[in-house]
Amino acid sequence: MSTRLYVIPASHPATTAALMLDFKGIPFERTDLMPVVSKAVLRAAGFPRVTVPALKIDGEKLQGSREISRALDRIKPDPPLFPADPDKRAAVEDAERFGDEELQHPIRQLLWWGFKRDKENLRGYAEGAHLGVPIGLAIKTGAPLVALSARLNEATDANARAALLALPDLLDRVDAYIADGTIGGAEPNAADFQIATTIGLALTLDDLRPLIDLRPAADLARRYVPNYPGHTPPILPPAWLPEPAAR
Ligand SMILES: N[C@@H](CCC(=O)N[C@@H](CS)C(=O)NCC(=O)O)C(=O)O
Repeated sequence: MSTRLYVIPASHPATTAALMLDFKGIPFERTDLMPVVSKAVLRAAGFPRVTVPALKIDGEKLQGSREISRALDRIKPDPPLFPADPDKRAAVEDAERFGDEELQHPIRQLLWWGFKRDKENLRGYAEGAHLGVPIGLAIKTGAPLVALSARLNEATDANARAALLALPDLLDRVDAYIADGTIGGAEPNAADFQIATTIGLALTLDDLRPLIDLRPAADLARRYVPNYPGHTPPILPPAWLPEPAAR
């Protein structure tokens, strides 16, 4: 089986796809792409859209973490990413959709807000990546790419503040999925892989860590992505940060 996963280093949904391939025991090659440049490469590779994760598997082109999870279960049913029981499957699908549509983007916006302020922080997130240029050079010359990426992700002050305001409720949702057993069980499912990576990425931001660290959500991330690459030292205005919930 010839399998190639296209990623942007440290992309949370791309990490989700990599974890799911590992879980299935499907060996794969990885192509690391620089943000923005990725769009042209993905189009040239014949993918219909411009985001990672994108996966070529035995000639089939798949794109998006949720399309990939379903296709992997079709291609290699064992071990399953979705439960056989219809009610349990619906719960996992709901949690996975929440992770994709509601949880991913605010964290992406906070990350790019931080890169806009200090692009040096990109270095850690690109650890181990093969970008075709030395990371130091990419960072030195990367201001226009960072500015464009931040703009495309709408990483404005207003949206960063909105993301921070939304964060406690989003984390409560994750903890609730863990409490009701939808995720965090003995065997991982597609929603575990979807949600754990976003929480893992969020934990790389020192400003967010105190909001997450004592929650079950943090244990989920430490279980599936214990060494998430990257680190953003405190960078957000303290007045924007919500209080950590008392536990
Ligand atoms: N919700 C989509 C997200 C895809 C997405 O937005 N990926 C980002 C990286 S995290 C991307 O490819 N961005 C393009 C860019 O930065 O140029 C999924 O789960 O696949």
